[in-house]
Amino acid sequence: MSLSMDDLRIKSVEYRKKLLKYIKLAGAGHTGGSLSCIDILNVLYNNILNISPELPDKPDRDRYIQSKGHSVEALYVVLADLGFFPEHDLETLCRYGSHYVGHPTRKVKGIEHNTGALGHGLSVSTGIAMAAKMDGNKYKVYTLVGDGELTEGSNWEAALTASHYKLDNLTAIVDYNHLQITGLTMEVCNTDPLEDKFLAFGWHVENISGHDLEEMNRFFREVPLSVGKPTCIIAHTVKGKGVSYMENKKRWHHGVPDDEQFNMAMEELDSSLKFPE
Ligand SMILES: Cc1ncc(C[n+]2csc(CCOP(=O)(O)OP(=O)(O)O)c2C)c(N)n1
Ligand SMILES: [Mg+2]
Repeated sequence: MSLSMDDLRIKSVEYRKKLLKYIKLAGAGHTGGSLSCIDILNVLYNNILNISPELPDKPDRDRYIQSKGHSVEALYVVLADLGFFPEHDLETLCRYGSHYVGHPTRKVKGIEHNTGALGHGLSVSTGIAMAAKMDGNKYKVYTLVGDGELTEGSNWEAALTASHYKLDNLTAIVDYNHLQITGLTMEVCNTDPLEDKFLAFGWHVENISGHDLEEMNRFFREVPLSVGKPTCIIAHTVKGKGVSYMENKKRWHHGVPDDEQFNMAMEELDSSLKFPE
């Protein structure tokens, strides 16, 4: 079942409110990066991935590996919404003994791979995509990487390998928000020009908005965009998207809103539904 664009738009606002709620409850979280990628996860999980909470290990399921594992709060709220686990489990986020820790682990139903040490997801996804080809399986592999994360050299070994083995069942989505942990990606360690790099490595590259639900819905459905090539979707995003005082601020890479900030965020998110952009 596919959600309409209106339904997706409502989900995006709900997800933003929920991830802020659980970050506040936990007293910790990677706020800006989760707000940056939540629209991407919304479209992927609700309209693209062939997955099922009832059969989480079905062999033909699509695989999603969240390489930028620090944005796990976005992943948790989407998985809960799809029914992989009850949402109230997230009340234990970051509590001692909880499986819902600050980075994805396979102890949580629906999570395919442990991530958080940046720079591994694309390599793992390349391996899974290669295995699918070797076994004659038709499922697709999607991975989400950060623009700052792409400073890790292992990504480029994976990019080379994926192209060499013609892994057109692999899609890398770059959360291209221009910030990493300590500042602008171009100042900390420049990964631009991303398009030229992926093209040089033999990938099909598209630039789209990582907040335009309709555009993502269209492009994600169409992959592979070139037969015999892995696809890189450079999703242009805003770190902290949806909460104006968090947008484009490195200070909100991590961060827990105080009561006043939290209420402001809720009001702003609610009014974005009344007055769409
Ligand atoms: C190997 C490794 N080095 C450093 C870190 C610490 N770290 C966590 S998030 C982050 C910045 C990531 O930036 P980006 O990939 O652009 O993510 P986003 O902007 O989407 O949050 C860093 C350096 C890490 N998790 N793993
Ligand atoms: Mg970034």
